Amino acid sequence: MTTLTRRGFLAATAAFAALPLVPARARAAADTFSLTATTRVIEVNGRAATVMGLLDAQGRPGLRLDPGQRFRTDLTNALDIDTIVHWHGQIPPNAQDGVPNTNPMLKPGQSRSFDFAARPGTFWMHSHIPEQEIGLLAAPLIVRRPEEVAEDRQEVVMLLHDFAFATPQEVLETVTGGTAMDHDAMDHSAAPMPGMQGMGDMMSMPGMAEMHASMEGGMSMDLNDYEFDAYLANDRTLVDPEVVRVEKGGRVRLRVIDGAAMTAFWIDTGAATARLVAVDGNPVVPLPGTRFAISPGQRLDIEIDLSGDGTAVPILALREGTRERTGLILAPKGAAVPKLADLSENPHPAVSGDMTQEIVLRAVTPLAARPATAQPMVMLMGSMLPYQWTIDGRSWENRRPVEAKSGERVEMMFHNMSMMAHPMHLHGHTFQVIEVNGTRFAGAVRDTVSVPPMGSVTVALDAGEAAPWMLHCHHMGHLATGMMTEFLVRA
Ligand SMILES: [Cu+2]
Repeated sequence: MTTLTRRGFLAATAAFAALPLVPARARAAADTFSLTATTRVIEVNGRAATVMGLLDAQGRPGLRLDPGQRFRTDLTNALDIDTIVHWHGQIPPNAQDGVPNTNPMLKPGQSRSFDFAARPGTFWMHSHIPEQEIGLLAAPLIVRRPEEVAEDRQEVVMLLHDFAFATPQEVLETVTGGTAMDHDAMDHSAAPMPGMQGMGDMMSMPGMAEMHASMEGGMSMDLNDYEFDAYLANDRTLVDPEVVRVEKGGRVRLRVIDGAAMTAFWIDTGAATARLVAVDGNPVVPLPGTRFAISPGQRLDIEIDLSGDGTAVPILALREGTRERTGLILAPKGAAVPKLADLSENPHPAVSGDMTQEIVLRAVTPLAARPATAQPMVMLMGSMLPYQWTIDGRSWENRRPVEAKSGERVEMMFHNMSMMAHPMHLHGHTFQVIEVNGTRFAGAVRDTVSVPPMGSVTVALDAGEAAPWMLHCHHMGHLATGMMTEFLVRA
C-alpha cells in the first residue's frame, strides 16, 4: 500500500516536471471543449425560425478536434427542457453514450463532463430524443487525422437537415397519426406483424407524402413520410446558400453529414471530379463518381478536385423521390455565383433500395477474418397505416435484446420485411457490411447502414464493452414508434 502510494507520487512528480510551465488550471481549460445545447434563430426562405442547436464556446455549431485530442467536453443544457446528446459513431464508455435509457438526462441548467478517446473521421452529435433531433439539436463532430492535416485540402462540412415550420411534436404527430410515444398504442405491436402488411397501404393522411417508387416485380416502396417545408445545408436553402470561398483549381475534402430526421439524399458534385474516400468516418477504397447516396445518420467524405477554369461548383443534396434539393456553392474568387432553384426539373431517383454504391464500397481497414460465433437475425417490420415500426414485431417496452458476449465475432443480419428502407444504427461499435440481398462481399466499415425494402444486409462486428447498446432505425418517425432495441453485450 505504502509502496504503491509512493510510486504514484513519484510518477506524478516526474510527469509534472516534464510539462511546460503553464498554470495547471489554464492547461486544463485549453484541453477541455465546451458545448451548449441551446436555441438559436435561423432564417429559412426569408422567414425566421427558432430551432435548437449545439454550440461551442465561440458560438459555432459543433466541434472540431485535432489529431490525438481527447473528446474532453463539458456539455451544458441551456434549454428549458431535459436533454441528452449522443456522439454518433464515436465509441465512448457506455455510461457516456448519451442515450436516455442508460444515461441520466441533463436538466435545464445542468452540465456534465465527457472524456473519452476520440475516433478520427466525420461524425456528428445529436439529441437522442426524436422531437429534439427533428428540431435540429445536432451538429458536426469532426476529428481530423494527421494525414488530413498534412495534406493540402480545404475542409468543407455540409450538415443536412429536413426542416418544418411546424413544431417537432406536430411533425411527429402528423407522421405517426398520433401514435408516437403513446405507449398504450405501442403495446398493440407486441405481436409480430405480417411482413407484407406495408404493401398497399397507400394512405392519404394530411401532410403525409405519397412518394412511391417501383421496385422490381412491380411492387411499390415508400420513400418519404412527411413533406417538410425546406431542406437545409448548413442551415440554409438554395434561396440563400452558403458560398464557400475556394482556390481556383483547389482541392476540397467535403464532409457530408445526413442529419435529416427522415430524408435520404443523393450528393451531386456536378461537373467536378470527385471520389468517395470515407463512409461514417471510416476510409474506403476511393470510389470515383459525381453522385453519392446518403441516408439519415450516415456520413460521406468526398474529395473534390476543382478545375482550373475558376467557375463556381454547386454541391447539391437531392431529396430522393422528389424534385427538392439543397446545397452549397464552392466559389473561387471572382467566380459568378449561379442562382439555383430549390427544385430540379425531374424527380430524383430513390436512394432507398439502391444498393449499387454499398456493394462496391471496400474498407481500407477491414475486420480481421474470423468465424462468427453468434449470428442473430433482426427483423425490421412495420407499415404506414397504422404507422407503426418495430424490430421483431416488438415494442421498445417489450424488446428482446440482441445478445452477444464481449469480444466475440457477431454476424448480425437485418431482414427488412417492410416497404421502406431503414438506416440501421448500432451504438458503441463499428461494423463491416458483408452481405446485401444474399450476396456476400467484404464491404465498408460503418456505423449506419441502409437496409433495402424487402431485402437484407448482414454486418460483422466484434462485440465491445459489456453493456446495453442502442440498435435502432435512424428515421425519427420509425424510432419514435418503436423501431429500436438493444444490442446487449455480456461480459
Ligand atoms: Cu426505419
